[in-house]
Amino acid sequence: MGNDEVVVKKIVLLGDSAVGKTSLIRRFVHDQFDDAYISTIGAKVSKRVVATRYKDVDYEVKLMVWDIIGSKGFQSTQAKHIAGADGAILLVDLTDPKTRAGLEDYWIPLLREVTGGIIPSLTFVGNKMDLLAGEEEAQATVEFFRQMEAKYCDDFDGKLETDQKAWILTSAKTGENVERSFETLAINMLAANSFLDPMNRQIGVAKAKSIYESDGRKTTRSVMDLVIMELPHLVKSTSKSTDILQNCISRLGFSKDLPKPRNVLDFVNCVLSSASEAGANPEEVQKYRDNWMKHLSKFK
Ligand SMILES: Nc1nc2c(ncn2[C@@H]2O[C@H](COP(=O)(O)OP(=O)(O)OP(=O)(O)O)[C@@H](O)[C@H]2O)c(=O)[nH]1
Ligand SMILES: [Mg+2]
Repeated sequence: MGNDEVVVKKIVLLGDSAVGKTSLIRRFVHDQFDDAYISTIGAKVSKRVVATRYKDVDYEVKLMVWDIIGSKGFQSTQAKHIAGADGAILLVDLTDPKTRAGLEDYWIPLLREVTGGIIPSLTFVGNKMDLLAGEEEAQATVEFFRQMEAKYCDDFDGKLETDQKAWILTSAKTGENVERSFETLAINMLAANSFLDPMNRQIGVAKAKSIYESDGRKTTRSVMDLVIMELPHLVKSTSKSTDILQNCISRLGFSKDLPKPRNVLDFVNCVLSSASEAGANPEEVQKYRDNWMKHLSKFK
C-alpha cells in the first residue's frame, strides 16, 4: 500500500425515502444490516478507504460517503449536501417502480441544478435484490438503467471506460454487490479525474445557497427544511445539530405525509429546548424561534 496514489472523493447517495441508502452505507462501512427503518434527517457522512487498480496504478480512494434525507421537499438540505460531490450513487428500490420515476423527476434534476451538470460520475443501483425471485424480475429496472446511462452519463461529463457499466443490482440485506457498487463508482471517478476542478465546488456551493434563499417556504415541510438548515448555526456544531434532530424525530415520529403545522410546532419546540440545553445563547434561540414561527404562521 505504501506507494499507492491516494485520492479523496466526496460521494452522495440519492434516491427516494426507504430505497435503502442508509442500509447500503451501513453495510459498506460497518458491515451491518438492520431491518428497522429510521428516516435519515439532514445528512450524515461516513468514511471508508477502497483499494483499487486503474490503468496499472494502485490507488487508495478515500471515500467520504454522504447519506442524505430522501424525503422530497427538503431541497435546501439536500442541495447543501450535494454541493461539491465528485460522484453520486442513484438508488431505486427494485420492488417499487415509483422510485424509478423519483430519480428522473426529482433527484437527477436536483443533482443537475446544484452541479450545473458537472459531476464526473454516476452509478445507478437497484437495491433489495434479495426480495426478487431472480434477475428476470429486475428486467424493467435494468432497462431503465440502460436508458439513464445513455441519457445522463455523458450529460454529466461522466464518460465511462468501454468495459465499465454505470449500473448494478445490490442487496444491503445480504451484502450482495455492495462492495462492487462503491468500487464501480470509485473507478468511474478515477477515469473522470481530469474533469475535476475546485471551481466546480464553489459553483455547487453557490447554487445550493441560491436554492436555499429562493425557497418560498411553500409547505410545512420546507419550514422543517429551514430548521434543519439553520440549527448547526444556532448550536455552532454540525454533530450536535445532527444529534438533536435525530432525537427530536425519534421522539416525535416522522410522517411520510406533509406534516401538520402542529407537528412542525412540536418539532420546533423540541429542537429549541434541546439547543438551549446544549448551551445555545438564549437571545439567539429567541431570534431563531421568531423567524421559524413567522414562516410557520403562514400555515395556521
Ligand atoms: N429486504 C431488504 N430490505 C432492505 C434492503 N435495504 C434496505 N432495506 C430496508 O428498507 C427500509 C429502508 O431502508 P433505509 O436504508 O432506512 O432507507 P433510506 O433510503 O435511507 O431512507 P431515508 O433515510 O428515509 O431517505 C429498512 O427497513 C431497511 O431494513 C435490502 O437490500 N433488502
Ligand atoms: Mg436513510
